Amino acid sequence: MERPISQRLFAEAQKHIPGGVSSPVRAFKAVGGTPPFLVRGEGAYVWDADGNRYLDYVMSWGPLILGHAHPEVVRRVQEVAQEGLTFGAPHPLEAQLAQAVKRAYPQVELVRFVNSGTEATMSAIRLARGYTGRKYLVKFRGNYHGHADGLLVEAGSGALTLGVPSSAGVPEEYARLTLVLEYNDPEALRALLRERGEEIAAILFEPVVGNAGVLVPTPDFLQALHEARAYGVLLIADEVMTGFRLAFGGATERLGLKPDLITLGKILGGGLPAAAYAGRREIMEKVAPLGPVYQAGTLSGNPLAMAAGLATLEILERNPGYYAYLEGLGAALEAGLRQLLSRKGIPHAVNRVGSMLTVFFAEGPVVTFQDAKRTDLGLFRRFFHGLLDRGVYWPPSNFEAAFLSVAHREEDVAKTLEALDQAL
Ligand code: KE4
Repeated sequence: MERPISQRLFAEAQKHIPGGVSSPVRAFKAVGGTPPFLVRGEGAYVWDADGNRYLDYVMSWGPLILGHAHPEVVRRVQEVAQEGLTFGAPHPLEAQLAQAVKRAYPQVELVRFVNSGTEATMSAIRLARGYTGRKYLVKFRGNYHGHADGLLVEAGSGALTLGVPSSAGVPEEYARLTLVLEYNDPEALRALLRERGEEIAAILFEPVVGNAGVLVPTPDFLQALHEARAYGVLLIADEVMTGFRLAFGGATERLGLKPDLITLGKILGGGLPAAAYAGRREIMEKVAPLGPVYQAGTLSGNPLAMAAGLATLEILERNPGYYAYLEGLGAALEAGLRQLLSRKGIPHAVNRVGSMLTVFFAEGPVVTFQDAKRTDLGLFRRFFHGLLDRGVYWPPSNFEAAFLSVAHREEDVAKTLEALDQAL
């Protein structure tokens, strides 16, 4: 498949933008080659600047559970845009979207909108520190919560699991306030809570991991997370990727979680920039202008993003059968991948929850981030390009999740498996 126009556009973009991209994963560093410049999407399909069509499993990294350019979502955005783009003042749509969030997450009493998942988790952490008066945060290796300084941290050595920066520009003084543990290691979490629970403001976690590839939480790990309450530690479920995807009430509903705060994004904005942090009133009322925890944003709650998000959530709410549909399609894709890779004698693990999944090229099971890192990246690279050149756009990193939408059909799954069979 030739992409001369994308190649020219990529060369041009690199003169003006670091790496030619607005977010690193898009530069294809993990898989090599020139990223197609995508200029049109419709349903489960995208077209690049050279006119090539792809079946899309990136789906903008999660927001597009309804597929690209859903007619009702686009129409609602157009209608609002006719009236003006932004006011920096309260708008009726904000409380309407907040109420939709509360219908999905009944334990939520107050919602604050921001513009990205990064802002949502950054603000939720500040709120947890302000509410508890404590300064330490716990996160897990392989979990990604956006690029706020204190979150670009890796597990340091030593029993204290002190964080060390995983990005230039993050002072080690910031990193030290983040304690990093292994996901799905309940005993390490219990030990840390026994040792330092009283110093910890919050535990931030992906309830189903998408950013190490998909990792599924074990029941005992979920249990250990909820034991944090005994130490006065707040539990923050980062549902930026899983919210409204794994169920209308996200992983919180699907797994029966009881977080003190949740962060949301992606589907919440329906494809436009909107995210949120939310929780019960006694915590959320600490946020300015009610309380002492400051957080603000010029375009927070902007009418276009509110319209796209509200249209998306209302369509999901009107079609509860969509989740069963996505479960069935995901199961069919998973089964097909397993059969094909087994038949070809290729060691693999397929981790899936609902409509998000990852193929690892390693002997299964892949339960921890350490397991995920055993994946054969060279084979993944050939898997990725073998699919891309046959018109199937898989996520260009093995440490990401592939996403289905309600616009994906059985025949799209069949086409994917056929392309993979040829590629293999
Ligand atoms: P944003 O700041 O990118 O809107 O959200 C950060 C974030 C927070 N929490 C979770 C669980 C997330 O998955 C993300 C962002 N996800 C990545 C995809 N793995 C966004 C894609 C990208 O960085 O380009």
